[in-house]
Amino acid sequence: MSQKIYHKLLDRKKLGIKTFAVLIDPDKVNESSCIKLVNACIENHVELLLVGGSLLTTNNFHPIIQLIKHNCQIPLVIFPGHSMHLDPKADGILFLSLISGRNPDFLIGQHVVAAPMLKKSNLEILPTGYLLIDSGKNTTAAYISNTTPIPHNKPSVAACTAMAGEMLGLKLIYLDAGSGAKRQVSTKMISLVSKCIDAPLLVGGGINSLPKAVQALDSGADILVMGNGIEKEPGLLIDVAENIFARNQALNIH
Ligand code: 1GP
Repeated sequence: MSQKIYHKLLDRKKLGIKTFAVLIDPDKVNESSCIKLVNACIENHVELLLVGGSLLTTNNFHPIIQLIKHNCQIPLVIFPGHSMHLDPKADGILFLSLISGRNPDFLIGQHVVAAPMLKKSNLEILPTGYLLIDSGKNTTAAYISNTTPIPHNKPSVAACTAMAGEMLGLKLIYLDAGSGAKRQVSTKMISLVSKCIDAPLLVGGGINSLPKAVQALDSGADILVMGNGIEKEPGLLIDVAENIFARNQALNIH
């Protein structure tokens, strides 16, 4: 099984290079808006596309993956909400274990169901410790997964959870306040978690402005995930991409 995406993310993290990931929710795009978004991602050197969501209510999942794969070469990784959210045409899948929760179905159950199909596919499996963080309102992800998010003001709980996830062998850690969150993950939490783990750290949920993106990156996010904010204000993609490009250039790595 290929580990191309993981090794790239790990190498970038080791060098301090930030990665910009754009989340495409198949329920929120149509063919033309998806092409527009994908073209903007290509033009602005977005390094990773995530496709999925905790609840998919349309039949767009497979057609959108196909459309993206036909139109660009940016690695496309499934961000599943369920074991049914699989498509062998993608490049990889975040194999999420919801370690902030105590619902066995999202810790291991869905994975057992998906495993035989994943084994037959060529998808790169990215074992990911997924931590839902309270954002001030109930999110679809928390509701659907029937789990309690980690309190916003408890960075140490998140840090211990992330460390345990890494010790269990999870290769990526994802701090997520949930799609469209009112409050993004706090800088204190991002900073503490990033100091406690070696795994690349994804941060997302409610990052809908350049200052919020900068805060997350400055605090230690290795992979910045943005979805809603970009759908609502496409210019934001350019601003964030420019910021990330500038800080990566400043590292002066040849
Ligand atoms: C949600 O982290 C992702 O799971 C992205 O969140 O859509 O709020 O950017 P937004």
